Amino acid sequence: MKIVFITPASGMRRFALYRLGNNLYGHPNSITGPLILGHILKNAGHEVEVYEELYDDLPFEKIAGADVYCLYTMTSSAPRAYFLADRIHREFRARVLIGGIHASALPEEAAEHADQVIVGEGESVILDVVEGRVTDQIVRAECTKDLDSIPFPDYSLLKTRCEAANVMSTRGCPFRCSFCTTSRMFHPYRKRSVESVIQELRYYKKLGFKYMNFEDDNFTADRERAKEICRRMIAENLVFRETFFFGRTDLAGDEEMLELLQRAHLSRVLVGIESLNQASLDLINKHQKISDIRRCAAALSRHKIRLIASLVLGIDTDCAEDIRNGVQFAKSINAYQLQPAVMTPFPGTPVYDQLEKQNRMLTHEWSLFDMLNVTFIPNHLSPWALQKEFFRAVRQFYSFLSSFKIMRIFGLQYGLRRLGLCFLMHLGMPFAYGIAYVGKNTHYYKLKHMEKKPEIAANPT
Ligand code: B12
Ligand code: SF4
Repeated sequence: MKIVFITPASGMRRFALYRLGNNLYGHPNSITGPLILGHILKNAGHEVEVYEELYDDLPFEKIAGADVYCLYTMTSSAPRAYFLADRIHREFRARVLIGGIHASALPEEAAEHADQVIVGEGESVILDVVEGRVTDQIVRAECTKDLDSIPFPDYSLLKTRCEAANVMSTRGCPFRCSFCTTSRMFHPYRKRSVESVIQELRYYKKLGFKYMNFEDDNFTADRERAKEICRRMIAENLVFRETFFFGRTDLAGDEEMLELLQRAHLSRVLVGIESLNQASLDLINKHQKISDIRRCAAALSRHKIRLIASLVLGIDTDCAEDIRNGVQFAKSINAYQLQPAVMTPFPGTPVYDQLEKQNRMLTHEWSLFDMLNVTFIPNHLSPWALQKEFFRAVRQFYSFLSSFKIMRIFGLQYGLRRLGLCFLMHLGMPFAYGIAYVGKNTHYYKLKHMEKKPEIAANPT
């Protein structure tokens, strides 16, 4: 059979300007699920192709003629996946399977557009579903306990641009922050053997990848294991030009690990700082102290590991001043990048259940659920005021002056990337504000004019 996997990208992510910003932010890379599931199907003799919409337009005519189309969904890309599923049904009359993190949280919704929906990690069932041995419309997949038994992502299947190989050395996270989707989708927390990870890195070196990311939700959760991976990378010359990873502030407590991370070129890390208000950290179940944040920032700076500081904007116990403090802090420590993430109630999380129960959801238009848009009624701010705090955070952090600081600290290449990002951010901001004033029927316009309806904004029971 011929099988085509598609990872869709939501509306604005397909615009040229956004694609340019994406290239400046990091190196084009791929979600690994479709490449792993595709590998399983290829090993069984099927012909498989994988397309990502984020970096290139989907060549719709070229993908005609397959027997099965497999669509990945995250929440913001689900409407696009449903649109493509309907179009494939209509024009190609072929079978459509839908999976991924959003479909796993709301399978009945996805089933309106698919012949079958797979809930959870697809490895254990994909072959039986594609070959017709499992026929339920909603298939609940058991997660694979032994991650070493899963084949590596097969990059030869990927037909769209990719400069960095993504490695998942673990699945899930031992923590349970209240807004987090991945610690719930990938549950329980599981680790691959160091040997299996090293084998995968050898394969990417052979393929000629210059960049590699550890996309584990919390790469340093098991410090001894992370150290062992770095040691082996250094010893076997499996070091890439740059490796991005996700960490927590607790990584700062281990000098040996910091040194190994730096030597193995794990030189760009996204850390969830979330808020500089302890009550907020406690409310979201972060298990993190303000002192941990400060210690982490200092340690990363000492080891020249570039920090992407992630803040959650709109936690119930935070007011505008807390958000501004967070941004100010990120500036003061010369964080390499800022990810101001508007609190987003992703289906399947306790935050979503709470806001639904309290009748505080403003919309269920999933394309807006990408951490850039306010989709609920905040506690201390009006929805538009929170949206403006997001714009303000971006504008303040990505000032032109900051690019020269980054250039001085991290070098010309990173300074220029930052400068490019600043240009794009400053270009995009007036556009977003403009929409809020004149773009009737747009989300920003609705948020802005909601301010005039205090009974909605001020009554989050
Ligand atoms: C790599 C990555 C990216 C990359 C690549 C994305 C791309 N090319 O589209 C980059 C950095 C560009 C990115 C961007 C974004 N991302 Co992202 N990303 C990830 C990350 C870290 C790893 C993905 C991965 O490889 N997972 C591991 C594999 C094993 O899992 P999987 O791919 O989901 O596949 C399994 C199952 O889902 C299922 N499956 C998958 N596909 C299919 C298809 C079918 C048919 C079936 C049956 C089953 C199935 O089986 C697979 C094997 O077990 C995840 C976090 C995570 N742990 O998943 C976030 C994550 C998916 N991203 C997220 C978000 C929010 C975004 C952005 C919106 C961020 C932003 N503000 O711009 C954008 C949107 C991009 C888009 N396409 O529209 C969220 C989504 C939350 C949600 N519920 O919607 C996640 C979960 C992180 C988080 N914050 O919680 N992302
Ligand atoms: S530490 Fe990060 S990955 Fe782990 S539960 Fe919290 S937000 Fe999710």
